[in-house]
Amino acid sequence: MTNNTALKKWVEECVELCQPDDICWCDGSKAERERLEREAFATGELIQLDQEKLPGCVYHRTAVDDVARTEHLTFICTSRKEDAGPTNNWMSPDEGYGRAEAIFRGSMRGRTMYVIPFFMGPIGSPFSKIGVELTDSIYVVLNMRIMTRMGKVVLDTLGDDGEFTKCLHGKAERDIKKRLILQFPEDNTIWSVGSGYGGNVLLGKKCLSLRIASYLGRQEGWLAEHMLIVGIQDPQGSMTYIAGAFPSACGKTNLAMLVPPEALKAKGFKVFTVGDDIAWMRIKEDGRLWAINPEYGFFGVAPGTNWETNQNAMKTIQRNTIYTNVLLKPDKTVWWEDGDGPPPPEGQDWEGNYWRPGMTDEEGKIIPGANPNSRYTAPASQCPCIDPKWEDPGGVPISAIIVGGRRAHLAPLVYQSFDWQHGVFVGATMASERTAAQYGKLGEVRRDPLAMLPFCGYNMGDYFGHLLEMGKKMTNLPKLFHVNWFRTGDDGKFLWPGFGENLRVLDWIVRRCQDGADASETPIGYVPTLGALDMDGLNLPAEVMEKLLSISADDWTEELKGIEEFFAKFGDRLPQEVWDEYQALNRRLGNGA
Ligand code: O2Y
Ligand code: MN
Repeated sequence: MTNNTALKKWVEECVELCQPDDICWCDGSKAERERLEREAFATGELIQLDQEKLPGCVYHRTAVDDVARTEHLTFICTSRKEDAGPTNNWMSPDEGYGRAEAIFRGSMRGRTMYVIPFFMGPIGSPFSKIGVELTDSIYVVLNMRIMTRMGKVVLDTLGDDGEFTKCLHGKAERDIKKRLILQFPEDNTIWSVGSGYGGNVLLGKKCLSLRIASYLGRQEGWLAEHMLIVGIQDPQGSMTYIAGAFPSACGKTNLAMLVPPEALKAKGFKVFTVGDDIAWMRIKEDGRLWAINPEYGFFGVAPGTNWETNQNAMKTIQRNTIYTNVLLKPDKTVWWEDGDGPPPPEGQDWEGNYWRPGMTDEEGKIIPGANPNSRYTAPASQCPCIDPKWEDPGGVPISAIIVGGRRAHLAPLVYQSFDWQHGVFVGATMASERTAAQYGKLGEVRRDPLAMLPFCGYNMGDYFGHLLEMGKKMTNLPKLFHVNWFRTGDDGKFLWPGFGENLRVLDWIVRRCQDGADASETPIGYVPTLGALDMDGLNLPAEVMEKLLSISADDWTEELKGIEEFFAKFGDRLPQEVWDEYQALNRRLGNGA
């Protein structure tokens, strides 16, 4: 299959370690997909769904304690602890390899090792990177087929001496006590063992495209960001691309696939998706920042996805989709909470148990049909609003970067930073308050700079420095914005309707990029003046709009305390410029010299 000496040697080493019975080099063909699906149907690893209603769709359940990324078992293995920084779990490479080797040793006996060569990014793009994942899971192979461009074409491109990220995955005993997700950025290597689910095992996604890629990006002078990429076409037909970083549970996929409200649609606004999760961005000769989506599919959360909240996602997942941990209906279709229509009268829940709506556990709690983190894996090419340029090898030019958090009171609906350096500060101080649905204390503020906290493959202080350096290299910089869709009124209800209506905010952002929208200068940045947003077709009382755009100097002064505490963790790895922005905000708030 390959003459790449490094690849052959590494596969031999991993075979020696894991001792599989067979090795299968994946070519990415349709015949291969059909053969693997047949095998998985036979063992029960997959269930075929109704092929008339959901053509090409299959169903999978994971182990009950293997339903989400396990951040506490995820480590950055650098020679020096300080290079992983205070926000990452760290292990030395020796300890990492040693501990994982003990779990990997002989773990593929009686199993097949699949070799998956894959591209992150469009084939032939200078932005793209090659990875090779070795795995003993057919489920992983079939997911990687959707999430990456994989198979023979990758080996052909790799040639005899091309470089690649070495990604070794093994299910082993799928025991949480023997589970480790290890990134070795200095070796361009990922080892994941003991899990069979999602971000832990689809190693092209979070492990390569964010943790390893962010490290490579710093070395090579580009950015790997946890950002969606969306194109806004205005009524004149001009397209503006925006990248956006949001923590989970903030509607990132919905924003990436936004459906314009009727009044804006009638004016001619259109929205196009380039990516829903990750952006790789480089500065080109024109001095602008250009972005690609390194992925080939969507690995989206099912609960909450329905024809009202995201009709584009719903259309995307009607065929060739892998459903994981949702409810299985007797007619071999699927359902999830806050999904399409009322709950079915019965089904099999995500754990494989008989299920009826309203069933409760021993503590009297309602048993959900689908796991809250149940997922669909679907090809991006099936998305009705996929951007015509989504596979352009040169990427798309980014005019604005938005960051967002979930803040009940602090942050206005939208504000623009004064400049790039201030924007880096705004990104570095990004935070969300915990919702009732999340583990931990309700309302507690979780700091998550640019939604990269679990995904930055090196010291976050150095990451802020890299962002500042990138700003110095650009001659035509994107403008930076903060949005907050989650401000609440005195009654605790959201003030802003969200979903498609968010286009009104994106439109203001686009017009700010063209110097065509009004704003007032405030201590935290530029905030839209009342009347600056296009509100045609949306009747929000003036006092609600005022509240959405208001700023309290006292609340921001209080916020600075939390920011200071967070920044202090980074010691001298926090760039002085970020501290300068902290002091400048303090001064603008009227708090002394
Ligand atoms: O829980 C998992 O394994 C998936 S996490 C995930 C999946 C798609 C996009 N983003 C995320 C995330 O955690 O940011
Ligand atoms: Mn994500």
